[in-house]
Amino acid sequence: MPDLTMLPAWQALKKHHAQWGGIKIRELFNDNPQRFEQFSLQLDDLLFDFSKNRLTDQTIKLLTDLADQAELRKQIDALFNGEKVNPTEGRAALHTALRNRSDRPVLLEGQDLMPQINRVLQQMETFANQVRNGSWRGYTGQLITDVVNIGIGGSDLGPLMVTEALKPYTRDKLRSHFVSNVDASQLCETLKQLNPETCLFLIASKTFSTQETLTNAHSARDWFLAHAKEQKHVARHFVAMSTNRKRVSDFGIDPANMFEFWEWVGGRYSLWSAIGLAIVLAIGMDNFKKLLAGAHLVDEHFRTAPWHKNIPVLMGLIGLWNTDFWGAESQAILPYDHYLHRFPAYLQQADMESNGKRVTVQGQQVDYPTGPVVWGEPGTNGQHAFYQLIHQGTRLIPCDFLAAVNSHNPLGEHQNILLANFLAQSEALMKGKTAAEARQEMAADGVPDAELERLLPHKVFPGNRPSNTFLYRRLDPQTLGMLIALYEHKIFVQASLWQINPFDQWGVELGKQLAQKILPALTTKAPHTTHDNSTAGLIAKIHDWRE
Ligand code: G6Q
Repeated sequence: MPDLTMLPAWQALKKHHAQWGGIKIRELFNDNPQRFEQFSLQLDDLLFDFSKNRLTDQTIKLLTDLADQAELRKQIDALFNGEKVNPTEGRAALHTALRNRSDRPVLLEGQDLMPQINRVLQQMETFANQVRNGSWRGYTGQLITDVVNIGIGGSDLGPLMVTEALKPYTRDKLRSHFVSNVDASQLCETLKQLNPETCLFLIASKTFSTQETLTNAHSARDWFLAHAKEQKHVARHFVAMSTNRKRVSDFGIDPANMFEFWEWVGGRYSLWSAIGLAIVLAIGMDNFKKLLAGAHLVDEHFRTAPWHKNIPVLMGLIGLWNTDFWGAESQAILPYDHYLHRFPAYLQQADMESNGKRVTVQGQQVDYPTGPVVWGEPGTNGQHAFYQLIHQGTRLIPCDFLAAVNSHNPLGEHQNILLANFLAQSEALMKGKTAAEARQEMAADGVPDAELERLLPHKVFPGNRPSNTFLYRRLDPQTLGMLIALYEHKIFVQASLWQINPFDQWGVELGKQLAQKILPALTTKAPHTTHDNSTAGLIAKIHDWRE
């Protein structure tokens, strides 16, 4: 593939950017009363408004040309057709097959994956129904009241985020807990609330070799057996979701209690697979299927819509425009929807682990910025914390605002106040406040002239800060499925253009190896020579201070 920056559309975008000449988004709105209609799209019950960005018709034309010249269509086809889009691990990435709600077969090396996907979905449904209707009980015959998902990274963040987001669809009598950190405090604080006779542990690990997860799983099993005594009781209280049958059985979980998935499901793309069991237990299979249906709807849209009407393609292109041409280094995710409070953390992994790469698929160092730092918090909380920097700091931080029109908890004026803040922030970021406006405002408040001049620079807001807005009817399973899939595909679009592999994660593997190497130096006082001076000094201090 030709170098991205040599493509004619890239060169044209460079020129377009150079000729931008300080035009402000606010002026673009003044010049075009139809700007919202022109730069917003609706898909089912979700509206995507991208009008508050530094872009014109011409920008969209050049960005979509770039998509053509970078052969995005070919890459999307390769993704959906099960080609090895993850060449460093020699794997396909077929998370779209997991939510394929059509009758179409999905082939991997000539074999239709749908029968095995549907078999595991059926197994999940049968099991979840048993737990939820009380026919699956603990070893003393009591109902299961608490489900504990033990997993980390992709085996934690997805199920955790979705379970939180869809809390209105859960039942009080079956509580969900998530333990990920190897810091025993998380496990111990969770276990404190539980009765071994009424809890069910889901050990979620694609490889079943992740140190944190196995350490937590062993400690949970010890805690359980300290009470239940007999090994045979483990079968009623521990199940596994994994690709590794042998390791699951070595751990002592009956393979009959294993929910399988496959190597072509990437960890951070796995909530749609057996890794979603915690979700199914929490919201039931009917709702889980609606989540899958929402994602499938977006998959179809992504596969078929022309670029200028394709929401994830536009999200990806606008992000690239902000990152590579306007120098934005981060991307804020700001849900004005408290149920989405883990959505920024979830997307942080999805995006940063996927596009945090500096070499192309061919192994060449890139000469343009790739994936942004992704971060965020729910509004309105963030307004009272970090928005100051977004409004008046020196950095350009594109923001994604998300909100539901209808709350699951209608209460007095709360939703109107929430939505007023949601709308006010993106408007203020875009419009800013000129010196003339600030002066007029202070004069109207009777601020004396000298004081007014002193305060003026502090009261000016440059504005022109880009943002996208997602507005949806209500945060239901289908809408959530849509939102997640939109971001997954946005990440893929950017990776395709940047020519990087979004499906490997050698940085994560490095962390796994390093900790294994250091552990012996902490568990014995034997002299070690392999560490740098700082690490060796810290190890010595740990031995010194250990109680
Ligand atoms: C995700 C990453 C990583 C992974 C965890 C857990 O894409 O690969 O976050 O999910 O390291 O791995 P296991 O599921 O194998 O325990």
